[in-house]
Amino acid sequence: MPDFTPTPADRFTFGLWTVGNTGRDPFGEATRPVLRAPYLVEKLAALGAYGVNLHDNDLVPIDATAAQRDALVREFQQALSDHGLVVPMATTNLFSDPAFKDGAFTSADARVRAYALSKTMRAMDLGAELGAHTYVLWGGREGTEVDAGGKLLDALGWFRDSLNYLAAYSESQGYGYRFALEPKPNEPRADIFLPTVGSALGFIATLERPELFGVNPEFAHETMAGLSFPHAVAQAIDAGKLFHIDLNDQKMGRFDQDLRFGAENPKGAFFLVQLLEDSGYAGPKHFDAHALRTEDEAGVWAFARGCMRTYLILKDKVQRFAQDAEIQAALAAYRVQDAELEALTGTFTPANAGALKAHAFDRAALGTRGPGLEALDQLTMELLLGVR
Ligand code: GLT
Ligand code: MN
Ligand code: MN
Repeated sequence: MPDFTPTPADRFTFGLWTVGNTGRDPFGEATRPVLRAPYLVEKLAALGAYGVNLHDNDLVPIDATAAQRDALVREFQQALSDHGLVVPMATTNLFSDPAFKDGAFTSADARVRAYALSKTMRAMDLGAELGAHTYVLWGGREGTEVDAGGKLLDALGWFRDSLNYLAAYSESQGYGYRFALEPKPNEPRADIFLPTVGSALGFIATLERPELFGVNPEFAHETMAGLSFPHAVAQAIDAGKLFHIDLNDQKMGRFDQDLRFGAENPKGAFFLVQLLEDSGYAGPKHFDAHALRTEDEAGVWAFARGCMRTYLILKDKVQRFAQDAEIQAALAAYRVQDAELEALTGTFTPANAGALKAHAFDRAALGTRGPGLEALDQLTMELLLGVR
């Protein structure tokens, strides 16, 4: 039995805001004390994590002086080097400050849009100083409760202009960032712009430098939209746009829960891990989740260890799935091959099209065949439940 203890080679990362979450929610105060960033670095390293990600204000308070900023950054860098952790991803807090209450890049107030750009460039400077190469943009406040303001088309234009500006800034500074847009359908706004992975992918194609932009899909966010997370991730991989990933879990139809990875839907988590491992995703596996509000600090570390262990256990199941003769036979039977027809459908030529149109298909046989998915799915379940 492998012991499922993570090492930095597994490339697991956590946000400072995740293990640093104090349990505050819209109805109640914090249930845990604030833990300082250098301490979080030390604890994550001891658990076997690879890196830590941050918003500008997770490390540097929004009203810090330049001297305070520099001292906090130096202390954090010292902790990173003492404990061997890296910062692969950075992002901007464009949602906590009341200035952003009606949007940041999509605010109807040109001064707020300008402030959002300025704050993001300074946060990009910070990320670059810490060695980050991925820049996440989660537009939590980019949306509306009411559409009486009539800004829907303008907002998309403002969003596009801002992203183009930030890409140009990154290039001008030689930062070499790859930007990852993180979709979410709602919360904290009633309707957030670019609500799903598919809508973000469509928007990226309209940018000046689309090759610099990809997505940062989150398990909970697609689930909140009632969509399948593995399907969304597959589309991002297919488009060459899976620049980063936020792993957690979520009950459908609830508020944003950010549950421990695999806690709610282990079967969906299995198919996701299979997709990431089989497609050769090499980026960080970032847990954007937090311990239940009920927990004390011990619960926070049990949560963090649990996220990583569950990923490694599911990765082991992925290998067992690939080595299971009965499962592989069922999979092979599921995919019907037909060399003659595949020769005609592979490439369009007038001759192939003509032959295909003339081919007589046995429709009744096609409709009668049972593909064996019930048996295959049950085999998968038994593997997951530990009896094979
Ligand atoms: C916030 C949000 C997350 C985003 C983070 C990045 S912050 O916690 O709920 O999904 O990934 O800005
Ligand atoms: Mn979330
Ligand atoms: Mn997230």
